[in-house]
Amino acid sequence: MDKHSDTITIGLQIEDIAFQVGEFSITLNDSGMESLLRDPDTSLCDSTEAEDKYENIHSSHIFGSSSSLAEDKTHPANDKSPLRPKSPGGSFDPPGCLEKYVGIVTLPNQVQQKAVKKGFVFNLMVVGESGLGKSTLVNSLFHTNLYMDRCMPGVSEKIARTVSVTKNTIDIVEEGVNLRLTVIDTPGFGDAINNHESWKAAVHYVDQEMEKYRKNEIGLNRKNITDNRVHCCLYFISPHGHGLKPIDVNFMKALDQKVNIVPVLAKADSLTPKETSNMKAKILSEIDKFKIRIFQVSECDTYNEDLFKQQTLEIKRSIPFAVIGSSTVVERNGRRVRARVYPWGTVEVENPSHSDFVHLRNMLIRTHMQDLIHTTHYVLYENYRINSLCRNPFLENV
Ligand SMILES: Nc1nc2c(ncn2[C@@H]2O[C@H](COP(=O)(O)OP(=O)(O)OP(=O)(O)O)[C@@H](O)[C@H]2O)c(=O)[nH]1
Ligand SMILES: [Mg+2]
Repeated sequence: MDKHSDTITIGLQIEDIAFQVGEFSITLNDSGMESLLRDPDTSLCDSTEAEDKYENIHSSHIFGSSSSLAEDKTHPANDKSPLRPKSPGGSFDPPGCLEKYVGIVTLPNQVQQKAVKKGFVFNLMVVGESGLGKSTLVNSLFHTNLYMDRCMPGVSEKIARTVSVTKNTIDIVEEGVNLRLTVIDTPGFGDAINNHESWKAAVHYVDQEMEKYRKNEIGLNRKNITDNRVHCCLYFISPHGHGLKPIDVNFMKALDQKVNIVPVLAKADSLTPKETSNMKAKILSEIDKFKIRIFQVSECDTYNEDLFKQQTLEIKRSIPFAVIGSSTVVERNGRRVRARVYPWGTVEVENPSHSDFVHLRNMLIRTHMQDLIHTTHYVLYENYRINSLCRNPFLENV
């Protein structure tokens, strides 16, 4: 095969480059670059100069020969037809890209567009003894009012009651971005006289959703699988004890291989700063002692922005998050904020010097939601799937 035909063959092969980024398959063709050359608004230099550069980019990065490309009349770079498609991501091409890039830098934007169109799903489980402020915290985190029509059971009802699992779903829209949030609550947890097996209902729910997902994956219609797996479990620890209680250890040990556990120290306004730091240290040492796996915030990469690095550092330092929730909104310095008003002062939920609420919210929503979902899918669900196949290899054919 001579040099010329060799070049053509490779050129045609890379006409459509398929990239797999996360869950999305993207096909990139080099018409994106060409549209930059033809579009007077985005063109950075005159067309002859630009086309020379385009050929140079291709020759240096892909083809290894610029002269053979110029001779190739079938190559899209030489197609002067006005019907040639324009770049799908044209408006996102960074300034100066013509000199430096072939256009791969636009891939994150394409992924973002697809993801925004599809919307996001996040399933959050909240577990902890009754009255620790779970519902109030969820309402504070997502600026919602779930559980409006909840009726509180009396003591006699509570004694007879077992732990149940309830689900509330809301759609939150912010600047065109859709989040379908499902909050899974476990009322009755820790309410019984004997709480020995309080964790069973939660474990059963987590397993059941994993199994449903697994069955859907091997089923016929894989296109519209709804992800109901629990992506994160906020475990509420009472501020009134001395570290973890047996029920806390039992629960976390039962679920730590199945779900991302994020421990939170509830009602932190009832502790002084010194008591809070002692309590946190005690909880962390017990988590370590009982070898409980909690969600690990991943290390930052060098390319991450400074703000992200700073936030991640603060998140790591705050675990277990000492949180405060409130349904009351008050006016402070001209701003409306969620706060708890006491005769001796006001505790602001979002004030970082009053609690770790902001760090928890940053982690759950702004910096690590995708990490939680990713770990659920690629680590916890994979483990579940492998275990289930090992238990019964014939299940796959059922
Ligand atoms: N001091 C203090 N009280 C809080 C806090 N968060 C909630 N509360 C109060 O605690 C009580 C119980 O709050 P909920 O949010 O209903 O508690 P819960 O954990 O959802 O309770 P169950 O649904 O019964 O399990 C309410 O009176 C809240 O106002 C907090 O951060 N500090
Ligand atoms: Mg509640």
